[in-house]
Amino acid sequence: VEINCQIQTVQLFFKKAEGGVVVKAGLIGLPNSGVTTIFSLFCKRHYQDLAVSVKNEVVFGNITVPDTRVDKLSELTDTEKSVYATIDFADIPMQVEKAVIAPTTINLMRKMDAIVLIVRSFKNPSVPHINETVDPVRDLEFFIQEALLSDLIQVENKLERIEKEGRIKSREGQMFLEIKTQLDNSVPVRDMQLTANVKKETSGFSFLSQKPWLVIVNCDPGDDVPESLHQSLKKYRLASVALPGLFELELEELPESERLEFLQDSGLDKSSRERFINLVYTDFDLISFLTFGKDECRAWSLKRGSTAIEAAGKIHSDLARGFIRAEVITFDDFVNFKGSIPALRKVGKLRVEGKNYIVQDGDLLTVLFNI
Ligand SMILES: Nc1nc2c(ncn2[C@@H]2O[C@H](COP(=O)(O)OP(=O)(O)OP(=O)(O)O)[C@@H](O)[C@H]2O)c(=O)[nH]1
Ligand SMILES: [Mg+2]
Repeated sequence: VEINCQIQTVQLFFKKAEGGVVVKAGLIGLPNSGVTTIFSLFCKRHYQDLAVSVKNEVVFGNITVPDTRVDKLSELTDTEKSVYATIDFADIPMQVEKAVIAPTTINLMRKMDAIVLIVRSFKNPSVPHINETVDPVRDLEFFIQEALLSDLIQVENKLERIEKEGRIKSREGQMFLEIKTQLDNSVPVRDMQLTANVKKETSGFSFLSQKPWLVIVNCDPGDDVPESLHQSLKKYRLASVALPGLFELELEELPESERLEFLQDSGLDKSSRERFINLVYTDFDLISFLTFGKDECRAWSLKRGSTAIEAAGKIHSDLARGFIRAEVITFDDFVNFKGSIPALRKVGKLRVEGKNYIVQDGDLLTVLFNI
């Protein structure tokens, strides 16, 4: 599978993120925890090129999601080009000032749809740790507490304004007081029992603790998530994956067969990239829908529960703007009928759906539109 990666401009990256259906994940971690190593591993970029440029700027890339369904589609429709779904990533430069995360870093994290936190458990004494010792539990706690604190400050500022306006007894005032109480008790916003309406109201704040977080434990080959870290992750209900970042980056230099052998020797059946993609899909609740045509067959990642019009907008904003209806075929039906549209239509396996149809994993979508 081809991994392609391109540097996009900051503006484009964030503009696309506003659609809400495209996931932009920010990779973050303490200095020297291997963020850029893992970014270059996932996005197939040269570490050396990045290590120079990344120091103080965000670098964007994407990870290609392997999907055999796309190959099958191309085969059935005699299409030359297969395009795989991608997930966009940013390597966020980490700035720590007086043992707190600098506001510039916090603001970049806020712009992301999801956070992928990298904590270091690899030893390598020649790579210094800003806190001198390797302690993944301490580092995880640091990020969690910093996220909660930055959300708390936002809520307190909001409450202050509400109080000044004499509206603390209002529904809004009470809502933010409740959120503050829970943040004080270290409850992330995402775990609070909030009504859908309140969630909508709070989404404008881009609370860090409201975003989905995933943890990558950057370990030495053969190591797993340490038991103590396991406990902390459980406490915060965070999913994690352990992977030896540098080791796997070095394996990338080898031919495929040798690489697999090395992986198996260190007890891994799949590459870290694949294991990570699986985790992202389940934890961020993503699905893939498919499109087919003369030029290309393609998979697109989408937030589960998205509608046909949102899926259309992911392909192109014009498709959402002029949306008329979508024709939907399940992947299995398409394969069973060898891609024959007339045959599928005849037996009612080609459904016509409106803009509010909830797109399912593996749906083949044809959007009819008019602008
Ligand atoms: N042994 C070992 N060394 C690693 C691993 N990951 C990264 N390193 C080394 O740690 C150093 C820093 O790695 P980076 O990936 O640049 O770390 P970073 O988190 O991006 O650091 P900053 O961008 O400086 O904040 C490099 O010398 C890497 O080779 C790992 O899994 N094992
Ligand atoms: Mg870096």
